[in-house]
Amino acid sequence: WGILFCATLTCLTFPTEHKVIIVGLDNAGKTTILYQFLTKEAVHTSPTIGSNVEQITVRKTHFLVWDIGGQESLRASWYSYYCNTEIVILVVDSTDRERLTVTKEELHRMLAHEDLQNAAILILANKQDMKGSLTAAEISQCLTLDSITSHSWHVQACCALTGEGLPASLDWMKSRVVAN
Ligand code: G3D
Ligand code: MG
Repeated sequence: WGILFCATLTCLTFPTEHKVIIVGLDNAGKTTILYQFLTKEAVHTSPTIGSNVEQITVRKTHFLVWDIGGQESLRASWYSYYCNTEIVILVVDSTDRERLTVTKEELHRMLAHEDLQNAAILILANKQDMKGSLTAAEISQCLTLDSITSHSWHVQACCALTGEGLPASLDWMKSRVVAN
């Protein structure tokens, strides 16, 4: 009974945290999105060295969100964050047409990784406020999202500066972890 009591107490004190990682190329808006989730306002960011981690609670569901640096030199170590990740948020700068092929390669590389076999993928088509940005449907096509059958995925248009599209993203994330 002692053990049962302790186990119950532990569950009550440490509610389940769902691990989320935010990935994407440098300058996509990852850090801005992380802090927009938290504070609902834009904060000044500088290129992420290493990682930022914050807890985000959506109506009693707790996410532990890791924002990982996206510079080329750091991308090689993304995999070290994969273990136990339930949701991958892939942030795309919707104006950066040239580097979409790089994003596509990184995405498909992630999908093939064994530690992410059960993860759900949220693709954020960020910077929708900017002139000439690609739509979520166009991003979807460039990244060949329709070919993904191994993972649950969702594409969402957003603007990290205003927060538009982010509440809907959190709702989808919550629906994924509740479904599991
Ligand atoms: P990263 O963490 O993916 O590297 P950051 O990206 O969050 O540091 O953002 C990189 C730059 O893009 C920042 O501008 C940030 O303000 C800008 N940005 C992020 N999201 C949006 C968006 O939705 N719309 C627009 N217009 N800009 C955005 P600076 O000028 O600080 O480099
Ligand atoms: Mg950053």
